[in-house]
Amino acid sequence: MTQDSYDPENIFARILRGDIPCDKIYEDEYALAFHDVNPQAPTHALVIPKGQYISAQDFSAAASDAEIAGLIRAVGHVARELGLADPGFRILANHGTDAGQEVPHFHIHIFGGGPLGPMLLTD
Ligand code: DGP
Repeated sequence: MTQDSYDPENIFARILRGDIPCDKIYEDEYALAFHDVNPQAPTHALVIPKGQYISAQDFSAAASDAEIAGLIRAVGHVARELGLADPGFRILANHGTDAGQEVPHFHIHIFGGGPLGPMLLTD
């Protein structure tokens, strides 16, 4: 997945518009957080910026300082709200083809709810 321009019909854009539902955890002016539809851990949340950013690269280059701070603060808020701060959790963002990014709206995964195993799965 590598593209130059933001696709306003991507699934997370549609969730942000309210066109399709999500299991919402948290929302503020910068971010929306909801449960992943296909969880890869006992707890698997997604935190997305409200602005139209394709990926980690796009977000880091083009988002304002307030948007970047807002998203990272939202990640911390969600982790606390889900009770993950003490037992621990993992955050991850896939960028582009090699990482297997599926949805072209920047998102941060939060995994937790039990021991998560090695950081990367290797064969
Ligand atoms: P990534 O591979 O990093 O692009 O992760 C995309 C994630 O988005 C994947 O874990 C599944 C999740 N996902 C895809 N479509 C939907 C949806 O319609 N609703 C929710 N809640 N999650 C979705």
